[in-house]
Amino acid sequence: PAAAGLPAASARALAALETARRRTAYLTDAVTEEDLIAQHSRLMSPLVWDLAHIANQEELWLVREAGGRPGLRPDLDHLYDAFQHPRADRPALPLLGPAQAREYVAAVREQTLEVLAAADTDPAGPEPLLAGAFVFGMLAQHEQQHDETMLATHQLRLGAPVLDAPAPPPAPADAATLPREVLVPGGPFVMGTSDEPWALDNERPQHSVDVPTFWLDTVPVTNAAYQEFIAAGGYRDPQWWTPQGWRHVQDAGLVAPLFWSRDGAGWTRRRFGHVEPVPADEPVLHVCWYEADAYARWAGRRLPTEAEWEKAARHDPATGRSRRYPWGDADPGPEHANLGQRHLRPAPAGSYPAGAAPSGARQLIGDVWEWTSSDFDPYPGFTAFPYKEYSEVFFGPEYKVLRGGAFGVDPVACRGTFRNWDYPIRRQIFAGFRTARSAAPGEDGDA
Ligand code: AVJ
Ligand code: FE
Repeated sequence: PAAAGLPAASARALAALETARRRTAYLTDAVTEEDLIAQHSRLMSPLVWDLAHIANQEELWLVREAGGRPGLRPDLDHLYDAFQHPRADRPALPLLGPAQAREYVAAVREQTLEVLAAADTDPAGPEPLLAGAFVFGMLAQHEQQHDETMLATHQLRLGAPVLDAPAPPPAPADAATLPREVLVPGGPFVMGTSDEPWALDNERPQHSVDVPTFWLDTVPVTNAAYQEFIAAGGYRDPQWWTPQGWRHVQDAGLVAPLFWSRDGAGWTRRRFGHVEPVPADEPVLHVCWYEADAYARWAGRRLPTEAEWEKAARHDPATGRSRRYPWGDADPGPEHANLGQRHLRPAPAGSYPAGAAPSGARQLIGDVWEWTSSDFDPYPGFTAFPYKEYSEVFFGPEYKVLRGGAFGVDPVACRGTFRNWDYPIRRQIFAGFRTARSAAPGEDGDA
């Protein structure tokens, strides 16, 4: 259907839903039916579960809630409710097969488009689900988040490569001479948002946070730097690890990032079915929070807090205002950040000078998710919307916050305020990190 004649918010929602659907089709059409049904790792659902779950959530929120329609297959809800069945158990469920799942996905979308065409998405409208097309934007983000999860399943899958994308551009000439760290001046800044139309509940409301002066790595920690930690015996020395981290390293037998293998004196890594030497100048990927935290301590530094990360990414010292992105308020373009699965890897450290923050920090958005030191907690004044199971049930010390998005994150699900979270042992996600230190002496507790 043409976007012509639709209100601006509806047209934007339509485009975001179509973009997500193209990616879903690419990721699920790339493999055989057998590979769609198979469980490639106990950590992940079969791809065919994600596919029908995308449609089931869309039926629930766009067809039934927003559209007030009876829906297509409410009988499927329990199979595709992420809270009813852990990922490891999903292959044993009576799931829709690949052909049935694809039919279901298409049938739901047909009704979604009818609902969208009729919806009053006026940003000032009275219905909070529809105002600014919020619920449609939420579902486009949901589909893209599952596409990222499916990309992680592809990364875990063994066998011949099936995904393809051009390599990111080489590092710019100044990448080798960037300062090691940048200064972020102290003082209050506005964290979170109350006016970004598709921001999710956990990003709201905006509130002032006083962040003391700190230094932040200009770029994410690279494979070369991380290999120094490995070579220095970092994985065998308890002094760098928290007690839980040290226990986990031993129980899980960690010696290097996930997907790395020893190759003589060096390392190779498996990436979407290809094996290659670990690229020295690329941000390190597939490390858990415990590894990131231990590396930082070994380097005499620490992980940034979530507030520090967001201040570095959004605060403009020239105006005192918090912006949507490090480079300003413009939506991300290919010159700003490595997003949207345009490439199947992070770009070299120091890339994307046009996406730099006022401090000079680069690649805060895109390339790799960045672990922060912070637990996933609600902001002051948080209210669950539209359902407790998106964020609220996860709040607390069990989850650590990640920021910034990776190469496989779509721009619709990535902003300076966007918050991701996961368990500190998680390694199959596209996560790296950068380190920080306080400017005031002694403040990091180890001076
Ligand atoms: C925000 C990435 C942690 O994948 O578990 C997907 C997003 N929520 N379906 C997840 C989500 C419901 C969520 N993360
Ligand atoms: Fe989901």
